[in-house]
Amino acid sequence: MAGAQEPAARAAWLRQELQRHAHAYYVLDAPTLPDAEYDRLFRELEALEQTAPGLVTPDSPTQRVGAAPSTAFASVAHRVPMLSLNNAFSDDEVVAFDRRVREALGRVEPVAYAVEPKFDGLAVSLTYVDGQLATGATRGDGEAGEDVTANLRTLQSIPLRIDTALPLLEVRGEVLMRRRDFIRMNEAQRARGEREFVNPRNAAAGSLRQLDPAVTAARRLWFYAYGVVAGEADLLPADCHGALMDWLAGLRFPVVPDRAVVAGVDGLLGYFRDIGERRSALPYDIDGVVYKVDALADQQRLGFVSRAPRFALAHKFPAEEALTELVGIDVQVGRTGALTPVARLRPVFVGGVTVTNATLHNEDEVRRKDVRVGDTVVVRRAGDVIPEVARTVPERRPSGTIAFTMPANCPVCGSAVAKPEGEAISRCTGGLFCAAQRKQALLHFASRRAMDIEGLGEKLVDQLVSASASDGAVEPVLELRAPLVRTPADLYRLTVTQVGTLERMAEKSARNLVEAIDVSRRPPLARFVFALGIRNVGETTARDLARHFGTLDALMTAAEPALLQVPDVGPVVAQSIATFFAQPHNREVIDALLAAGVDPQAAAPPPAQAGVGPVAGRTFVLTGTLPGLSRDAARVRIEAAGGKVAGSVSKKTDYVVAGEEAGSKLEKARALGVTVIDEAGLQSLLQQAADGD
Ligand code: 9MJ
Repeated sequence: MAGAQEPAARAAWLRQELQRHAHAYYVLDAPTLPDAEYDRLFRELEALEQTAPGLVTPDSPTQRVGAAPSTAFASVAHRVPMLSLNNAFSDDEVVAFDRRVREALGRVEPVAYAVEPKFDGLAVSLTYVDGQLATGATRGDGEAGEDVTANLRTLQSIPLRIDTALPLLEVRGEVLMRRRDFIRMNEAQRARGEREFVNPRNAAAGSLRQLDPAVTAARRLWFYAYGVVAGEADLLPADCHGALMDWLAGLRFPVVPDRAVVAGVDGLLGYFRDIGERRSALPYDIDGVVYKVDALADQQRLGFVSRAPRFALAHKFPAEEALTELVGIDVQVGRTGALTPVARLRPVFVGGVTVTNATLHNEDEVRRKDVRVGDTVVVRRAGDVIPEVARTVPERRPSGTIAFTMPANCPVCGSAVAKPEGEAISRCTGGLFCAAQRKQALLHFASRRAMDIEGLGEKLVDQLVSASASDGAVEPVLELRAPLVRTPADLYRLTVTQVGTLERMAEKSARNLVEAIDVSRRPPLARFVFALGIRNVGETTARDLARHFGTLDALMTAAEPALLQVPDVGPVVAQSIATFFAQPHNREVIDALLAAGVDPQAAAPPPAQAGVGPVAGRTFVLTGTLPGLSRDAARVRIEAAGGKVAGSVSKKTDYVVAGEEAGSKLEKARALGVTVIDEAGLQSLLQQAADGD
């Protein structure tokens, strides 16, 4: 694109694009491009202007910080400009920053840095006059922002009055919306048919920039402080950033959590990795970390370069959203026949990896987002989450695109596709006739938590289940060889010679595989039941079923009323199980497995009988955050005492353990009259169990 235009025309186009997107972003709170794409266009314009300074126009987006405040609010000039931070995207840039700092300060030894998460919210400034909140303003273009005092006053976390002798104090920080509140708010917006926000940051901005403060008050916004501008810096009761933050906390400001003071560049990079690992567990979005020279005197000496302080640096995580082209939509078939549309993408670097495929979830999602082949799409990959197509960029849609529809027949086996009324998922009705379902069923059967057959991975299963041209086939007659494996039982009849005929399969590997299959012949009953892949029967239910019935035979012959006796098995699960065992082909597969020497081992009875001890045989549901005990730890201890932990509250639940911010499960427990205890209550039950009460 860049090469096709004259520099002047390109610069004009870039200016126009950037202005349009800046307006959508800052004024409408409805961004049209991912930040990384905006930055890329911005940097391209900067580079063009640097090589040809004649191209710079006074209205170029490069000539100001951020965007002008909208006219909806009165404008407030910042006494001290609200600057942006310089960004670093690599370790090298951090090393260079530290070197520049040490050179400027004439320091050889490691510098002390205050380090903190970088919130992805909205920067605001709070001015206190004689201890009273006088003005609250957005950052705006850095020189002047919008007067949103009335709205900021509705945030519970912002003190309206502080206990200080300073006649003038300006506190700066970030307004943000927690992810959970963002999801809830969008659900409510959707239910009312109103506009949904793209991300928590825009939701926070949109909520703060409301003409009616009552609307802001109804949205749950948070404020965290990370900076101070005093009327007279000498009056500040601290000589370093860390102490300044402690002082703010003492004045009852919520101060940026997870902050630390570290030494030198190793400390900076260590902190970056540490926060990066914890990022997805934080309740709010962060887009990097911020490093600040800790000593305020050193900060003053370092001063500023153009738009940013020289004493601070934002070290950003790799962008989680990027733009690319959707080159096709494939439909994949899963183990239960579920059809998933998958986007084929022009390769794009996002979230630290190159992405070529992204899930589109299901047909309704594709419709809702109106994703079409040929579209420019925003791809999102956060943490270890599967990449997804978040949205399209409608203004970049070429002409002649067509809306996506699910095929009427399975793309793998040609069987009819069914979509029951009211369900989002379309399924292939081919069952084990469908090679894709066979493949997924086998992969599940062999997986580590099921039969645990080592070495039986995707490529091998692919070859085992597909019909392939036989070795002797000569064109033009394409003779098809029957697949070696149709059902899990066929695995146990495979010979080394047969496996050895597969592509890239040396004799030793073939022998190893046959041996691994052989070793898997005596699984615990629970793992065998899980391996069967019965709809709605996960690992926990499989274990409960195995414990309850003891033998495969007892489970297979159980009617629905008997199945309903099992803890946590409700009508839907009971019906899935009964239906599965009633199908002749499933029975045949199980008979064949047993005939091939597979021998599920009877399950041990439950560790303790219900009624013995306060935990044994009881069902617990955990909800909210337990301050002193992780959920995993709580589960392990409950199970060790003979209790079990279920995922949802029902009449069969004995106790709901409610931690901080417990939600709908707690409400359900109350509605059903289930006993609710807190962490201390749980600890006391566990203690009694340990004491043998
Ligand atoms: C954010 N966004 O979390 C600063 N920031 O300091 C933190 N931003 C900042 N500090 C000086 N933690 C200018 C901006």
